[in-house]
Amino acid sequence: DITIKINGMDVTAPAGSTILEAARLAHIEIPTLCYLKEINEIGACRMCVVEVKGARTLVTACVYPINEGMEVWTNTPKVVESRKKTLQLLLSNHRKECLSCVRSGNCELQQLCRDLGVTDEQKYDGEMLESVIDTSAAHMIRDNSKCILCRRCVAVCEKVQGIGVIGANERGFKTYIGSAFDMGLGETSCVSCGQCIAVCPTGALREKDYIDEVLEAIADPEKYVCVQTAPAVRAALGEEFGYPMGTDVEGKMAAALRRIGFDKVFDTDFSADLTIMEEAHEFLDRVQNGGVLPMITSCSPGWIKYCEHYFPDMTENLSSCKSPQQMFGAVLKTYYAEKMGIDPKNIVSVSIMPCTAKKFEIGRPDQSAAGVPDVDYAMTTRELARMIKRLGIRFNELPDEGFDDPLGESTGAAVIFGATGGVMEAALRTAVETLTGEELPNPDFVDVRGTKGIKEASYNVAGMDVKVAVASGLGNARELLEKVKSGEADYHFIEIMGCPGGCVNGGGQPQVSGSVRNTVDVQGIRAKVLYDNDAAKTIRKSHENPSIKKVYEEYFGEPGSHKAHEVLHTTYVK
Ligand code: HC1
Repeated sequence: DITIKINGMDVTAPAGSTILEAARLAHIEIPTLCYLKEINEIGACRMCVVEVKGARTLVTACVYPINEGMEVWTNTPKVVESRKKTLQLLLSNHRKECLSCVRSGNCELQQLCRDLGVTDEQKYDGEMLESVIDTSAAHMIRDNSKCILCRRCVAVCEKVQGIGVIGANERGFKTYIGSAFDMGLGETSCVSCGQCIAVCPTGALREKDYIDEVLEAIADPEKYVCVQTAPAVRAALGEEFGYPMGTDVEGKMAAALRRIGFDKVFDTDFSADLTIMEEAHEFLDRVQNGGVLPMITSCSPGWIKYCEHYFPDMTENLSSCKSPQQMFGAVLKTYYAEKMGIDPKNIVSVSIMPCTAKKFEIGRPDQSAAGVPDVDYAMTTRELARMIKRLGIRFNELPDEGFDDPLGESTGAAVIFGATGGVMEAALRTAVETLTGEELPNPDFVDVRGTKGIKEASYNVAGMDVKVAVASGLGNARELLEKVKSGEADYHFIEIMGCPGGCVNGGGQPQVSGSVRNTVDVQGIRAKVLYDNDAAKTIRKSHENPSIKKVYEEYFGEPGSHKAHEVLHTTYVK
């Protein structure tokens, strides 16, 4: 350990720490804008400058290592003046739409201006870069006039997801973040994961918003508007309403959706159970009949697009199951529509997802089981929060309510889909019982839990060693798949989720500021909500869901039947 002085007080920190880390140990927050731990440590924004005894200039605390006897001051007039000037310069080239900007209230630039008392927003008004708004992608809007060049988006795209479709173009004052050759994002091999939006400190990156369209459909008496909510939404929506991270707001969420005016409030968890029925059946079929192995899960559309772009020779490994979002829409507009005597053309199918790639997924080919799109509008957790606020629904005062039947009934296996390893665990619960014909003494498969980027496990099932692996985040997915391709590893079954930690950390979840993200295990805290939710359920295996059994009895027959294939399965592009 090394001892230094910060603001005249002794602070001891591990050798190799930066000034920023040492200050945190002393409960001093040095402001940052560009810094993301282990992802973007570039000292570019200069918000974190501090004075160090003997140094000729101010130094950037996020990258400056401590050494024995160092003396640091974090808040001298010189430091504060420098930070204020940095903010004024950023504001001088910033489209200040602060009253209505989607990030108003949780913009990190706005917060710093307020904290540091930067009141003269117009101080350096002058030349501004031309505002270029890119709407070419299915899932998001990029507005360079609100970009502060922190490069968090660039770093997460390249280093975490291993994609790298955005970077800095031009130099000096003209620098802007964009794609190569100025292509629209929609023309690149962006996979729509939205991790760039999740880390953006300002309103430069945001999802395409369908609040107006959905409210219009709700107001139309001809339309029967049904909503489904993804497993991970309930684990994070509360953050938008002041609840501590890690609060399960499933009941209030259902109550809010009902008050928004949806005709039916259903749950993606229902179709997650359905997915397990089809996927476990497909897996056993591949194992028993010499199908392509390893089979890889197909519920994460960012991962699917990534596979099609970057590992086209592995699309046959993908399960042919539609994602739970799409299975839900397909069942809604076929089985449910028939049962209720509603014309599927009059049904508006809305999903609330922690994900931005789901906006892209709904427009994929072969996702229209009833001849109309399975899902009409995929909205993010953030859009739902905005819709609740817009309608004046006092979320925190709502009672806990349940989902509507029958497409609202689900098991513990379904709710864990939202955490990395959850789909694998859910599938194993069903596959093992199907294969052995015996009840599992304990449905927990703890080896595939946790936020590690790549996990492996092996289970002896009915005399066979079943080897499984789980990866989340596309950089990790690449690492795992390269091992599979080279023959270094062989598995029977792989789960891949596009976002690190799985859907709980999806690109459509409430944004978490850099300073929280750098110090709190966001993925782990949100995942715990789902595992607790699972543990509290009386039914924890998909094949025991009574409404799922009924759908098979009344409509599909058996998992993997001809009808199930028509409605619930899909194909991929090479
Ligand atoms: Fe997910 Fe899924 S778990 S992909 O992360 O398989 O988005 O939550 O809805 O479809 O169920 C997301 C979450 C979600 C699907 C399910």
